Amino acid sequence: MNPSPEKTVPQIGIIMGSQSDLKVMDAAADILQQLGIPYEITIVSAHRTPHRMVEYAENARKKGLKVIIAGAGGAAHLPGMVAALTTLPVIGVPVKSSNSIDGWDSILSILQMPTGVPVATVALNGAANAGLLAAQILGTANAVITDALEKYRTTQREKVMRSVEQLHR
Ligand code: RP5
Repeated sequence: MNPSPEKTVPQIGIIMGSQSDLKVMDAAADILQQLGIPYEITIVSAHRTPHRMVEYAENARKKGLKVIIAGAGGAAHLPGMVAALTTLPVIGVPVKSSNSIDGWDSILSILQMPTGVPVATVALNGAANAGLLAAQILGTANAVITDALEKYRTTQREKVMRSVEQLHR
């Protein structure tokens, strides 16, 4: 399926603080692939590559991105800092990293943004929902994406109904 008009220009940027976040953030890419939405994915660390983070955020709109999904763990400043540098919608994914205090460090770092610089925060390791939310944002102006989302919901509903039928058999 092609969510034209923008067939190949990435519409969504998926970034993460470290290679170690990829096992979680892959789920966002999977969803966008399923929905046929072009995306790009890379590593941008707020602490280890701060200049790269500024460059990424400042160029994001110019290169055609519409939404940024940013995942990070620990002192997870990436989503908030990127949100401070662009007016594109930023969806934050708190990642439970190996040094995490049960993930609360990541959750609170991303969730508790000051007024004026929002980050739409999903659940801990909730990268799939970040992909879906990004698609829904694009879907407000793209009927092909909305159709793909409707189909996704139908598939989910049918799966649940099959379990219900099996249970009652
Ligand atoms: C954060 O620190 C990253 O987002 C990652 O979740 C966490 C640990 O990074 P590594 O030490 O595994 O590179 O910046």
